[in-house]
Amino acid sequence: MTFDVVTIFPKMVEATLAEGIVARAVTRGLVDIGVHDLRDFTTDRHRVVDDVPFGGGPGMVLKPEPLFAAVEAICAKRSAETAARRSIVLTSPDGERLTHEVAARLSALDHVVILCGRYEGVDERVREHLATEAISIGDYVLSGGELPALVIVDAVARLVPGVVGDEASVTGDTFARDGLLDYPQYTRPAEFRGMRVPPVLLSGHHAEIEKWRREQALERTRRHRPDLLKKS
Ligand code: J9Q
Repeated sequence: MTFDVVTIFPKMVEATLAEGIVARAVTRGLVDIGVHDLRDFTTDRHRVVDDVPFGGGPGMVLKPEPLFAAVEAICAKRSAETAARRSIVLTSPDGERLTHEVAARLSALDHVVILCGRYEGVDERVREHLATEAISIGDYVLSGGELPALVIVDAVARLVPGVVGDEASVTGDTFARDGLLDYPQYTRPAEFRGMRVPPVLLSGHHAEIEKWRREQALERTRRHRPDLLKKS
């Protein structure tokens, strides 16, 4: 699976993608990720990517030309990936909320191009005529779409077969399993500073352990995320 990220902060995106499970997936050839500096697609001497908004108002707006040029160059270069199995994602606070289902849908594609928006705005023609969808990672204000792009790459790449070593840890994850939060996990030592691991986990009774975990997952979900119970 191929990702291309278009950003005005390529070093920030590259640095984050250089470590961890996604980096290992790139090394192993399961995932290919291109990071592109939006300024490389400008044609003026000063490599200007933004301009004042028509109609006035505060802030600067990302110009359409460099974003269109970047997507056109990327799609021409990625000729192995067909347009039918590609999404051009704009990161935006007004996009569809990123969920496990959205990540799973994207992970079935060959090519995901992510355009990092910015807080002040992106020319609406990018949203309407270049992006095929817009995605939000949640209701808070960020200064740019770089962190959302990294969140999307991480969530989607994990669902590509082979990226996460233990397949059971993907299918057993929160949300993937049954839309419930995870049960509490413990490791050695069995007692730490007087805090004991629940005895059932040391009992070796697998059926009882399963029952306990299910109850814990349900109780945690009821307490912290009742909205998820309605869904599951
Ligand atoms: C580009 N706040 O916020 C939440 N998901 C995406 C965003 C976002 C933002 C500003 C710029 C994306």
